[in-house]
Amino acid sequence: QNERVYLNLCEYVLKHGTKKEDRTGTGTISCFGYQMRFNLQEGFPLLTTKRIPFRLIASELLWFIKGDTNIRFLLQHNNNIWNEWAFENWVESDQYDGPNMDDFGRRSLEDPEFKKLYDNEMEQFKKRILEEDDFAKEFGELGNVYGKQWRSWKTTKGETIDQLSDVIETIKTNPSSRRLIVTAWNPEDIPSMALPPCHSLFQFYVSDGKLSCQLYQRSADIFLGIPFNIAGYSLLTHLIAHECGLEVGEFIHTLGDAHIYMNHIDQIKTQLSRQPKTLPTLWLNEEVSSVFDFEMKDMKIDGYEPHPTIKAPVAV
Ligand code: UFP
Repeated sequence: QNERVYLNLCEYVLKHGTKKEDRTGTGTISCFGYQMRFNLQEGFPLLTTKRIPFRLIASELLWFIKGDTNIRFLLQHNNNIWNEWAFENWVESDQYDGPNMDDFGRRSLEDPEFKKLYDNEMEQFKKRILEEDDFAKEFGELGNVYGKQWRSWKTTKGETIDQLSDVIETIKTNPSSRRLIVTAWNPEDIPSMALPPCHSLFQFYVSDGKLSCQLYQRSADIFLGIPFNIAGYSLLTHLIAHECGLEVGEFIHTLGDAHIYMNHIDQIKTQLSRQPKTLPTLWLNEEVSSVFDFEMKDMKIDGYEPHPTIKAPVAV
């Protein structure tokens, strides 16, 4: 069963992982190199052993697909997952004159007084992004993130490459190709990126009328990140299969540094004690054909009755 594949990863890293220091200072247990295979014919791999918010996954994916790199679209869909990155640029800019927000991620976890200040600044920031066009243009922009690399990769000649459109076109015209690749890992842009792409490169494969996708993820937060990434790329595979008139095959998730943060271990154990339920199914609006025309209302999850959410701190 599909969910077991994820739970096996958790058990494997708990058992075989070694202690490893990391950039965030939190500490992890980690393994290098692991592969999961999800059969997308067996249901949509949105985990049931804790609730995973599909709407956040879907709106982030639409944002990537549009080639959008400004958080305004996400905020319009009540999706806050990229806010901190934009907020950081704002509080470090000359125009910001509010209270000192240095190291806001860590301080808001540790200091409740600071957290109040931070929450207030963040609310004001979001409001301005939504309401003021010029402010949004300047401070909502994240630059060289996924949407940019997928849809308008910059070439040395000053042109752009639309990797996503190209790969979809090739799936239609030459499905046996072994070059069906989209890469977000752009070495030239890495130094200017706050977060170098975690999901670095993906490849499609067509056989037997079915579309499969394999993702290479260089760094994997097993408790908080991976459940999102599994659902996100499974959804992308469904959308492209839908446009190309193919069935879905497998989503293969290959991990580089697969880690569990020290402050997620109790939560993972709670999750492992739960009995997985039947996976939901994905509904896509038949009337929409192009991947680029999908909106939130055209994608729905049916039969999702997960165990409750499990909260855990994000390492920043
Ligand atoms: N991370 C994920 N999936 C994502 C994402 C981030 O697991 O989609 F954006 C985690 C992996 C790691 C951290 O724990 O975020 C990134 O840190 P680093 O760049 O040091 O690998």
